[in-house]
Amino acid sequence: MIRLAIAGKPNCGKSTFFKAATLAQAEIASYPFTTIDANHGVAYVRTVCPCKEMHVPCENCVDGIRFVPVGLIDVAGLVPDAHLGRGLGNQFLDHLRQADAILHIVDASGATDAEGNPVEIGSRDPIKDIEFLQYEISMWMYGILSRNWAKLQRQAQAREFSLATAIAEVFAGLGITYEHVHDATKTVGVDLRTAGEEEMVEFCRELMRISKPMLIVGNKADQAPKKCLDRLAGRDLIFASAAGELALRMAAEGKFIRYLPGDRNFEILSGANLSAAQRAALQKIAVFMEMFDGTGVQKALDTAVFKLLDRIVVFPVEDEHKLTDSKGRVLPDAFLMKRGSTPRDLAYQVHSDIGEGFLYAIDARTGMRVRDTHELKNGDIIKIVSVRR
Ligand SMILES: Nc1nc2c(ncn2[C@@H]2O[C@H](COP(=O)(O)OP(=O)(O)O)[C@@H](O)[C@H]2O)c(=O)[nH]1
Ligand SMILES: [Mg+2]
Repeated sequence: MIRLAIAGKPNCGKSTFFKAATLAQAEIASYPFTTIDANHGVAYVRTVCPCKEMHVPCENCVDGIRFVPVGLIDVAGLVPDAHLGRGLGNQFLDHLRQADAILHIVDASGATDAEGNPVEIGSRDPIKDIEFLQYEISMWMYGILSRNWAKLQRQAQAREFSLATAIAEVFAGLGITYEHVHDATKTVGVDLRTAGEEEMVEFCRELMRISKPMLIVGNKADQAPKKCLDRLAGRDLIFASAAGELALRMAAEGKFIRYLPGDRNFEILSGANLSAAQRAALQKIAVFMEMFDGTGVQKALDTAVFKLLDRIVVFPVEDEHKLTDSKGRVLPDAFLMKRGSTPRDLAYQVHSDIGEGFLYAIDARTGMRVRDTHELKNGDIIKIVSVRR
């Protein structure tokens, strides 16, 4: 499963985002509260279910909208200059290691200082929070490299492998590979053997950027004054109100409103027994959603998976006519595959035995055979024919 980490300074709204994103209605998830432990949960990305287009009865979507699970990690808060102290903390690094991408939550309302202490709304420049996480992580990486530099060079000489391999070994725990190191040196245009401090810091930033893609989420946008929003406008980020999303998901769970995560608006259900204060709170959220095109929480999850991680959704089936598995369940699975994946990759993802016995695949839309080198498209429905089952 793809895993996303929610990171940022204390009090920016990480846990609120986590709670909102992992609270799913019964129609979306078989277990409405999909929290595994305090820091690990299941969230969902939103996509179109092909059942409507294909005219098949489906029980795995809500009215043609399909929610596909991803793991979510609520990472321990990080404060500035953490890399200078005892390091970033084992729990922080462990969470980072598990993640494919990072949602970096910043307080877009400028209501928390650099350490996350509450201050007057708008008194902190939110731009300052954007750079800090990447800076902390890359400086921490740089610190490790520079402390071990002599040893790494000796290793590289003695064992007849490259410095790049040695560096990849040091950061293997973070999921960094030789390819990452190689690509980062290319992009920065640095020769590792002769690089100075500045170049090495830049190299670490790039290594961090490509191994842990990061999406900035401007949270608390609901209370952000115009000057803060203006500061952030034009930056590559998604404005959000995690608190608003949490309120909506709870209201939907309680059958007060009709709302699906990622909708641009919601509808108060007739007969909903709401107090005047609750109605006013919902009205405020509605105004926010109108301005920001939704609450931003679902948009952040979807952007991280579909844009940052470049995933497509593929639906494997066993019966290409009824679009079912062997038990007759319609469109039972939705897999998040890397763009460029082939039917053989899909077969391996279903099961390694099925991958090994792969013969060919059938595109259920056309009924035609597709080759193992064919590139899968978003929304494809694929039957795999394998010598093993
Ligand atoms: N106005 C507003 N407040 C929020 C939002 N998200 C979180 N908060 C508040 O910010 C404070 C810190 O939130 P929390 O999720 O515990 O932050 P964490 O330390 O990053 O996990 C709490 O008082 C939340 O209610 C939001 O979207 N809008
Ligand atoms: Mg928290």
